[in-house]
Amino acid sequence: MESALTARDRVGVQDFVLLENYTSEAAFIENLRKRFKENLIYTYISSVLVSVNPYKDLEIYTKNHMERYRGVNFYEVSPHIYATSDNSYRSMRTERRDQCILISGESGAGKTEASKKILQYYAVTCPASDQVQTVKDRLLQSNPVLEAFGNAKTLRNDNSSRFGKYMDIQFDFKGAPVGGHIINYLLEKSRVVHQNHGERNFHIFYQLIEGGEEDLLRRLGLERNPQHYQYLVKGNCPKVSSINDRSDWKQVRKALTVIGFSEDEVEELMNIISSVLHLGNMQYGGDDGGSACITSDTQIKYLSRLLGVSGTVLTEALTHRKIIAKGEELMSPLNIEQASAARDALSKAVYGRTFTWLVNKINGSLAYTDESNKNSSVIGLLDIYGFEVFQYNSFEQFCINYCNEKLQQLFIELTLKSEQEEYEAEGITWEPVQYFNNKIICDLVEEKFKGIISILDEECLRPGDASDITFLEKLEDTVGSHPHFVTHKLADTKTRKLMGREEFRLLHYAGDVNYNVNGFLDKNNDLLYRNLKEVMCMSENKILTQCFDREELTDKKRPDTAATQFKSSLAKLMEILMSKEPSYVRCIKPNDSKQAGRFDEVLIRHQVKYLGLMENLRVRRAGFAYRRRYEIFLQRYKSLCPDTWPNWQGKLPEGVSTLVKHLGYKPEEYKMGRSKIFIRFPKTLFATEDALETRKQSLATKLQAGWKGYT
Ligand code: AOV
Ligand code: MG
Repeated sequence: MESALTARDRVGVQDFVLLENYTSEAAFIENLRKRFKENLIYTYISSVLVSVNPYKDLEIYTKNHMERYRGVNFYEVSPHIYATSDNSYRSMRTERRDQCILISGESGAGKTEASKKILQYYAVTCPASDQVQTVKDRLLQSNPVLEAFGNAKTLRNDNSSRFGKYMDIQFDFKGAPVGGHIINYLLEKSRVVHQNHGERNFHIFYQLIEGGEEDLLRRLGLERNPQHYQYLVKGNCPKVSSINDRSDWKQVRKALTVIGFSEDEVEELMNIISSVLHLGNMQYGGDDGGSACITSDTQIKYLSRLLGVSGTVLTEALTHRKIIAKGEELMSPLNIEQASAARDALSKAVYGRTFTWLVNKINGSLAYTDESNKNSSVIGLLDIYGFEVFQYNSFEQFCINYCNEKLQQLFIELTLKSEQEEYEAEGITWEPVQYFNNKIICDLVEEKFKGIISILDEECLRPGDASDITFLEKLEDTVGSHPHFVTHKLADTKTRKLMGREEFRLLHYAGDVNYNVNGFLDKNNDLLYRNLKEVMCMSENKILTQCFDREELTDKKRPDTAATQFKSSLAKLMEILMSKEPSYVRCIKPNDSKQAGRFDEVLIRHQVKYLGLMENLRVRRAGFAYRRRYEIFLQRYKSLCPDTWPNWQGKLPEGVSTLVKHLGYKPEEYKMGRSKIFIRFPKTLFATEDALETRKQSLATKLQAGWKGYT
């Protein structure tokens, strides 16, 4: 049998706090590498789970594995996402406190997969009745649906989440999942009309085209060829080897039924999806005066039928803009460029609002209605879009990366705070650890009046010559001296070479990103011409009538800009998360080529750095490497001392004290808190673990020989 020591040599330690040389980044990376090589993708930093994407299917998510983690103490089994799930579940049950699991890491690091594993764990291991089974099925099936409409292939990830998702799972007093609620954050709508090279539109378009039944496609007027659609050819990437659109279509179709969509609703939904494709194929020509006209009525005919709108009215709305001058309504013709932009704005609005409708519909089907049962508690799962950097970064990346800054901020506040609180509560003195606090970057983006979002809004609202470039200039004037902000004009010679004139660079916690200001104002304004809104309000499509409310037409107040809405929704999210007890999953991406088995050290070291994992570890070790509640410690090691075996009758701290004295712990090696023992060095714990192993083996031999006492 392999001794505990050689096993540690081979597979590393399962908790970084047990690393002898805990301040060494090299030792940290080496431990990750050893474990990754052995397919051990999970390691703890105390209660934080660090996960490295294996990019291959591992046999560690079976029902047997789930059973192994159910109700078992965190530290008695190897690290696993199921242990984190189970731990949150048990804390919720025993402490009656709402929990949340925060999953972070850059694009492609494995956040969405982790969140699905957690959900599956609850669906399989939590108690169930028939009614509960329905909720479990719906919770699980909400994933393929939302991924079909909200995920897409990017250069970073074949199944990249293009929206943020926070999901509450509600449990009743028996611990059964009885409901759920999803909040979605800013969908990357621009993808509907444009994709960068090597990227795709949202999965649903390809699924429908590849998988849709013959008569369905005929009815929708679609060809079975994605290359036929302007909205699908921009990235020149119709097929992805890791994706099977045809079988995914079947799964999504089934999932929609399980969630409770009627046949009519699915039909209306597909009418909308195909309408977007038809819109994209609409060709504009110009008349003599330069005004746009629609050259062929093929698309208009389909659109009119599929959306239930008048073809003539739609045609007019797509080529004109209604202006009100001196109380009179005038139709002003658009030129080709303006008309194309209006069409794209319509496509984005239709798709974006349909996505929100979809989330609401799923929420309706997951709603927990049993009013008599007030004793429910929740576990929240946060799976957002990860930090991302491309060659060309726009408004969307700005929002996504800002969201990641906020989450990192929360992690810093809560890990530092809770650690400090624990030492205080236990009456233990400790030395604070220095952190890079990214609050300075959050402020740069979101501060009132002088943050980037405020300046952007100001330019969006300013009549006259406001443009993306004036926005850039205003940024230079206002935040030009900020240590995390640079533009071409302000940069040193070296940086200037790496920047375009229309870019500003933010020095994010996770790396430097150049944002091109082109399109910032339009995307932030997110305006749809009034007459296009009017047409949509007249639509007979039952989903669109819910998406486009007539009241919107009479509402005089200008809606908040996209960035401001996003900022407010993130602020609310932070409040929700702060009110719950958090657990963390920190996902790491092992390489940029989506390959199994490749451990790219430079890339990994960078992530370890910016995720603040070394500081996280240092804080955990600032005082003590290991801490355990008295009863748990005693339960595990009581067999190592005749006075505590088989049971300790007295007070718990005295039992633990007797036990560790018997084991030869020196006074400087440990401290007794109010409810926990704190052990300073890993080696002390290793020695105790090794003694336990030896003890178990000799006990087993003796028991076999019929022995009953303690020697
Ligand atoms: P993300 O959610 O963190 O990126 P995903 O969870 O979508 O990343 O993971 C990307 C891909 O990595 C998946 O499609 C799988 O192929 C693979 N993968 C991730 N985790 C595992 C695992 N535990 N086991 C096997 N394969 C895995 V983004 O949504 O882009 O920020 O916006
Ligand atoms: Mg994701």
